[in-house]
Amino acid sequence: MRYSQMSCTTEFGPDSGGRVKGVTIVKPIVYGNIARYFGKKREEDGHTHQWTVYVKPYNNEDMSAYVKKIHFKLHESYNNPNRIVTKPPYELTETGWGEFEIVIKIYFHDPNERPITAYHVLKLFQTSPDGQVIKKSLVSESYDEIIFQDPTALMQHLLNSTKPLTNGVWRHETDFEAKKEQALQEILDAKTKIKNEIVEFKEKLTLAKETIAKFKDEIAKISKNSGASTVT
Ligand code: SLL
Repeated sequence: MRYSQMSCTTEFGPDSGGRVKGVTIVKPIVYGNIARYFGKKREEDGHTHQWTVYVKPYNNEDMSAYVKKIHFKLHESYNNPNRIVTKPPYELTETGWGEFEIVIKIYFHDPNERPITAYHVLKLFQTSPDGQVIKKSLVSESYDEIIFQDPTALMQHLLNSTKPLTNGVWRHETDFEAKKEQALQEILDAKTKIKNEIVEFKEKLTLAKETIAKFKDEIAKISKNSGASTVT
């Protein structure tokens, strides 16, 4: 009862939790996993891989300025499947034998900012185009963006006060710039293809219309010549 009263005042109160209207702050992130094959099945527990699941900033910045903690929810077959990481690096290393979906929940320092959830399918096995299992390290990660719309004043301050995470260059396993270029090129190619198809269909339509007009003409001529009688 007390809780709902409290949440009413913060959600619908005069200042709606002090939100800064019209402000949008975007935080690009990368999340996923790396995995390494042992080379064989481990005798004692049947585990075959060591893997690390992670969330990291796309840019070199310390997310702990605004991130309170990150929950990684593992498969039920693991002991204590709910793992909590409270500071960078936001990652978790385990060993295992199977792939499953990991639920990643990111909590922020400002409790008015709702946690966000990402889903990552842990990848251990990589197959080559001919279907063979590749027995080496692999990376499976995604780029995403956390978008803070109308953040609270506190959150806006925290989001804008991040410090670099490292002094060196900040790199990723995946060349996201190249992937972006590739995706843009694919969109352009698709656009060209569709434009060409539209031109082609328009031409076909014009031709069909002309044919219809021609036949109508013929029918009109025939009906005129044969009077009211029907053509058989
Ligand atoms: C599968 N549906 O059958 C999936 C489940 C679960 C993987 C995979 C446990 C390790 C342990 C482990 O690797 N679980 O014993 O702690 O492929």
